[in-house]
Amino acid sequence: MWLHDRLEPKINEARARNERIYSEYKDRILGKYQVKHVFNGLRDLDLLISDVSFVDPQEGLKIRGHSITEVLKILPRAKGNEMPLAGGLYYLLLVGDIPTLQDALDVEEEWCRRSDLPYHVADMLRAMPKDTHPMTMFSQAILALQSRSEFSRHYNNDLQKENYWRPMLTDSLSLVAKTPTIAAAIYNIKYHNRELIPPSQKHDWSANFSYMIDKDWDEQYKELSRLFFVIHADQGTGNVSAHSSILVNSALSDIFFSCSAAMNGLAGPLHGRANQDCLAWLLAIRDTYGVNPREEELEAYIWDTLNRGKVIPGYGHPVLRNIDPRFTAQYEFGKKYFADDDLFKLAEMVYKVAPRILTEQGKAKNPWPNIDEISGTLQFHCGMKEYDFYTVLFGVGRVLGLTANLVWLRALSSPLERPQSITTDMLEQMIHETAK
Ligand code: NMX
Ligand code: MLT
Repeated sequence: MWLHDRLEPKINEARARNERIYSEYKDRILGKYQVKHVFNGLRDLDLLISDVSFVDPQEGLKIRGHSITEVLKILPRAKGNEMPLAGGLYYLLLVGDIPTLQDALDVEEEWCRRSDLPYHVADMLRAMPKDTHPMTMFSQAILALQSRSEFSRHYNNDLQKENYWRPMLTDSLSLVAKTPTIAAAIYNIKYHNRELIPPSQKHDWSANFSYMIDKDWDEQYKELSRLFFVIHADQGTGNVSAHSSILVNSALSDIFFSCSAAMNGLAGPLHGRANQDCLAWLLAIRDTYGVNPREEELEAYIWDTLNRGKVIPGYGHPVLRNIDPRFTAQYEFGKKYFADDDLFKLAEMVYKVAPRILTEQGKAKNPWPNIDEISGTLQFHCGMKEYDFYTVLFGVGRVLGLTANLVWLRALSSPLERPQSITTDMLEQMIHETAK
């Protein structure tokens, strides 16, 4: 397949580079870890490698070295569209080169051919209890595709280690192709109990989601979907969802097992679910004070949230120490198209007040807004009112980055991940020994 051919020489180069680094420097000491790292979720330790993307604490996400602002500029777009084709982003993530329009369209075409959902997945989604969270449905639907894994089939048939990445890439193309179809199926079944609309062969991957939720008429929502999926695609490999997928994949579990696991992590309120929580929190402010609260009222609400021991959703970050550029990209979209929307203006007011209060409280290392602060507000404005669905949309975008990283890690023979765990007695003993 053509994408396999584009990747192959890059993989051979990267393998040679890794072999050289390992053979020349395997005993070189890079840094040290301290007792605090054992207790702080391994924060700040440079332990993972991804050439697909990197999160700079000040400048934010860099995809193949390009900031999110650059990515939105350099990626090809279809005629008449302002936002880029996700197919181009996938090419950039995987191959590492800036795609031509034809490259982007070729990826889109590949996805189009694979976008149908097997009947058993839709049947399973229909059979789930009505109050099931859409992220549970999303994770289950991805898992239900596992029976079609090319990797698992070939692995059982003498597949050699150096070729593991090939069927993994094929699986990745299939999974990515089907994620908007899965998301639309969940949306149509859970909220509207209606027939599924099969994917169209005419729309790009992002716009196809709009089409399948019966919003083909809504050009603004199509543009928002293009922006949304691209900016949610990747964020290094240390975040909970990416790291979950890598851990699971390290046991040679296939793409479907790995990405389903990632979605279970993304479903947490400190990670992707913050977009749902943030919208709910904004609506609660609106219910309490109306659409135009006074600054003192907003301050009181934020303090009350903090004093109840809750986090302010959409603020803070484990790595970033500045405003998340993915927030800015969405903020600019809202400012351009619906600056007068009540909820958008409310989110904007919170953005003017919350960083000051978080700084005053003095706990959060980063008081600035992250990607989840505003994403739900844009969805809400465009008619997506079912806000417990927002994390599924995050997941649709994130599958692009997860699969690109997993293919690369498998191509580079990433080993079984298995850190040692020690007892507290052992830890204390190590502390005493290092003091000697
Ligand atoms: N509101 C209130 N307290 C906060 C916030 C916040 N937005 N952010 C951090 N803190 C607290 C945090 O709970 C911790 O308190 P304690 O010592 O009592 O445990 C303290 O500040 C230090 O935390 P940090 O080291 O600044 O942050 P950490 O790396 O542990 O966590 C987040 C990062 C993102 C989990 C945290 O900032 C947070 O809970 N934010 C709100 C939820 C959110 O928006 N998550 C989405 C992140 C992006 N994504 O999509 O995944
Ligand atoms: C993400 O997009 O994964 C979040 O910003 C969380 C993170 O980077 O840890």
